[in-house]
Amino acid sequence: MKIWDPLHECMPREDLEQLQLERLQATLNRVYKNVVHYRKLFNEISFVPEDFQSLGDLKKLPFTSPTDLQENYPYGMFAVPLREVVRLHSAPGRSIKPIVLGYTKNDIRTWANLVARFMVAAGVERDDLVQIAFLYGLQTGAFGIHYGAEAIGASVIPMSTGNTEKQVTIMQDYRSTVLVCTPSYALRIADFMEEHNLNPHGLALRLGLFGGEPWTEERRKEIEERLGIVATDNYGVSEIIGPGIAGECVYKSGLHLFEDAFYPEIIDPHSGEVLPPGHVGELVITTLVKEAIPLIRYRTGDLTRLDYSPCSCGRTLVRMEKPRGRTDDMIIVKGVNVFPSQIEQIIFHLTGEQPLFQILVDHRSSLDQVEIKIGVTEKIFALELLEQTRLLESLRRRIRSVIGINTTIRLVEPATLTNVESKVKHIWSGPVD
Ligand code: DLL
Repeated sequence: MKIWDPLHECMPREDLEQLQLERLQATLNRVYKNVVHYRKLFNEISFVPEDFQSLGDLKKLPFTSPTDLQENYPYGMFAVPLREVVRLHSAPGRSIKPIVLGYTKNDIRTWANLVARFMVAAGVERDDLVQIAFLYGLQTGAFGIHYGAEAIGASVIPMSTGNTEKQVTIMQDYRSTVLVCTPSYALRIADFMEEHNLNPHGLALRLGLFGGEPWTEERRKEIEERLGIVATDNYGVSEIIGPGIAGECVYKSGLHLFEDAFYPEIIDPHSGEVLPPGHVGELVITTLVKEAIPLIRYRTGDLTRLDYSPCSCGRTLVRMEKPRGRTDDMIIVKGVNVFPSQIEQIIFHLTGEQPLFQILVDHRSSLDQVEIKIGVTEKIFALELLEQTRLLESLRRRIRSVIGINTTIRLVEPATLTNVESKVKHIWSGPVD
């Protein structure tokens, strides 16, 4: 069984903790010196990086939230001058403006090596043909994986997303051996092949590396059976780096989290207290080697737990359980993160009103369907039918261009929405109401 970086992936815990401490001290110094946001926060609690003597001191420091990145738009959280930034990506924020992400040359090298770690852990080899079906663009998924696969020396097929027919043709003709995408897109490919009487077992595909959205063990089993592959999970967050924070090895019993690069904590999402090992809570990450945007105690919003017991693969890195939910109302639709607040802002822009609304996400098919029910207001009710139709079409188009998802939008009697406790309703099984 191959390990990409045995020195860091199999480090005795004592050495790892020493390395984490040194890297944390360096990171704290860097952000104190170069990022006004952190200097201000540290000054408020009279903290100077020299005071940081043990990993336990971290819990005294304030959290970083996605809102902090939003408020420092576009470059306020950068710890290096733009001259040193060689790549920009973006992550969806809670408002219409996305968050800007930057990478130095070293960050890109680090990122490629971290991605290579989980790819090798899942069984990817130099001889593989890796078909990447994440969207190439401002999102972090495709480029992150692309550079990791190239670092291994595999042959990369940068397919991007969409056009499932072409995707399948390339897979057949080029003899792709590894598919990398969201688990829901893997199922879409299986559906397409079934609809067109194509036999997935005739493909050269042997491995699937899936991430970017939550998926269950049942879904894993379904993908493995229908595509005739081994499917592994990998986890990432754009603000922190993108894919390459954690990934499964061939034993598929938790995602090895790359602790020499990211210091994890599990906190009670309500009190903010650090929870003892083994407890379920919100994952908080401090970056240890990032140069362009180092983040201190970043709240991911993902609920999980950490397992420090040894793994049969020989890696000593802690394993995180598949994320089991969110602490906020973020939804992920075909790998795209969506916040109800974004929909609210778009409705307000176009109508000048803030009507009641609810988002229904139907997860029952391979690709999630999204319906937005908007409670009709007097102003909307007074519109001619044609104008109402135009308004709904404008809303649909604006949501598509700003957030990047397709929706159907329906006007409903507001009384039918008054009992909604949440702006989001997930439908996993059963009939839609
Ligand atoms: O999804 C980065 C990524 C791309 C990871 C490709 C893996 C593969 P964001 O768009 O910022 O980044 O979304 C991050 O997606 O906080 C989780 O809620 C969710 N997420 C990511 N991977 C997984 C996973 C990329 N394997 C947010 N299981 C995170 C469950 C996941 N949720």
